[in-house]
Amino acid sequence: MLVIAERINGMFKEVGQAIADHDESVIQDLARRQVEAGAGALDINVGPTAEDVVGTMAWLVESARQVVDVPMCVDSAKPEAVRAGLEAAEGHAIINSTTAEPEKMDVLLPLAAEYNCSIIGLTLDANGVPRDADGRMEVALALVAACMEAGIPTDNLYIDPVILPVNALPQVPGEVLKALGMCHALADPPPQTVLGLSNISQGAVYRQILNRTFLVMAIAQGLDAAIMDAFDEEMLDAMITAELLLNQHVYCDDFLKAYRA
Ligand code: THG
Repeated sequence: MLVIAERINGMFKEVGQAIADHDESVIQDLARRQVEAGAGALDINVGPTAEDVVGTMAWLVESARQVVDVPMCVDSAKPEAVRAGLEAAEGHAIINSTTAEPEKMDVLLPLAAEYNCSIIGLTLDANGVPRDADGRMEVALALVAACMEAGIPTDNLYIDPVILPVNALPQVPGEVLKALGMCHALADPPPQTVLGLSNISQGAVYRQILNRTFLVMAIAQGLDAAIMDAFDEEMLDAMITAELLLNQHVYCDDFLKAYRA
């Protein structure tokens, strides 16, 4: 499973401050430590407060690229900021994200084709996030069809069924799990799947156990990638163990150490 580390996001105080101070050492330290912890890609999000969203995205990606060699998951609702991030990443990137709204897909799918990179498609359209798994699959199918039309291989699409805080929306995790299990039937080759895992525990008290438990449940449904806290060692151990139990790694008694190496 691909770990997309979540920490370079202006929503975190220290990152928001580093952006305000233009202090690239904070960003580069986070980039290095997250990759050392096991991240295979870095989510890059300027956060809610940055003034120059486009310039800040380019600066964050450039700063991280100077110290690590993994794809940058360029996370912005603004297509101009996504383009700036892709330029700075020289295409070594994942677009995060498009919705199924035509005005979004018309701009972002050609970008994915032009840069030959993967793209995350949220199961979200003008009506918002669907209530249940079937509704999510309808939107996912529209995303798959649009990718085919735009010449994007279906396995370059990551379907994100949108996990939301369980304390406010207790029915969502079950519907998201059901949706994950259905994604493999959408196309051949099937689209991949991804979650913004930490959403599930926002505002909750026992955050880590919620994140860890849901990650394992999602892996059992075939989850391919997660934007998540790469610094949570116990969560990475749970992830490796879940993959082992699904026979995705060869068993040895010291499997955690072996896999981390
Ligand atoms: N899908 C996709 N991309 C996403 C999301 C998604 N990107 C953003 C987000 N959701 C995933 N990343 C995070 C990052 C941080 C948190 C949650 C999700 C988080 N932050 C603390 C909080 O809100 O409590 C910040 C406070 C702090 O610690 O300073 O939980 O779903 N495709």
